[in-house]
Amino acid sequence: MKHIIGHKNPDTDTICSALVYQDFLTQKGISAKAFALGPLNKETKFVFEKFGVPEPEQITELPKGTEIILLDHNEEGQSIDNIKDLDIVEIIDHHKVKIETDKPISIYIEPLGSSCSIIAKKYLGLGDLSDVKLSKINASLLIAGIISDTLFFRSPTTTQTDKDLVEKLNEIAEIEDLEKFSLEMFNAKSDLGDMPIEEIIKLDYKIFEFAGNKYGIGVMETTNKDYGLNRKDEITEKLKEIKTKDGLKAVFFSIVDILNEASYTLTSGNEEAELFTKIFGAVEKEGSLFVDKLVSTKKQIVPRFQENLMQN
Ligand SMILES: [Mn+2]
Repeated sequence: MKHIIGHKNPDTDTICSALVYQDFLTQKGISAKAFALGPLNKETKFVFEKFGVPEPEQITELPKGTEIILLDHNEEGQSIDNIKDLDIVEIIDHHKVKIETDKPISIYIEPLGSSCSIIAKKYLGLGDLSDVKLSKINASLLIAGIISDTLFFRSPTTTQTDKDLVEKLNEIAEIEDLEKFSLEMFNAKSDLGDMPIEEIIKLDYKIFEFAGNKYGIGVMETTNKDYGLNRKDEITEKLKEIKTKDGLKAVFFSIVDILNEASYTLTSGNEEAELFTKIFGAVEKEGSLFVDKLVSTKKQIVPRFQENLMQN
């Protein structure tokens, strides 16, 4: 059996794309099962409850030699702990590529707004000739993944294809008011209650390597930025702690105001604050580094870090 796994600190796109791809492969007669590398975030939980879908099983390791399909990621540091012991047989993703394999495998990477868009194309692209049917629930899950990753088309990662796919998918899903559904999703994601600070930072958090150094980059996409800004001192302390504990060069945490399309970034120290300000032209606002229109880790934050840090 092929184990389909999304990235650590799972988001709606990684979970929904993995789960629906399980259905696709199963209909193709290929034995496959989707797993989550950790608990689902509140937005994903909202989506699963709304459509009555059971949550995928959570795992942290798999037996040596297990066949795995990586969904919505391709970097080892973002994947299952014992990835080195496992057999990667396929990758489906929409992030930058950084992987080495020891044999030829099937890799499908397309710069669309979400991995759910890629999975949707697999169903819809096959047309009437296909024996693969997209159910109402799975169409709904794919829409949720696309809305989540593209911030309902606000993110610069959004493509016309993503928009066209949502329209086509909704002919099957029949979600009455997509705008309203997206707001419900974002509000669910923003409702963090008294979640411990480290969990908030790690909700959407990835390690990247630039010029031989490791950087932690966390994002909190929210409709309630004040929730994060009110806890900025605690967050900053924790970023410093994570930096030391995990041997990182720097840690950045951006509070992304989804509806106003801007971000407020906190950092693990002065040097990294200066670096961030220099790279992104940030201005001081509410005790954070404010950048208008900076909302995407994948298309804006990571590429600009890479560009700047590789030169030195
Ligand atoms: Mn994604």
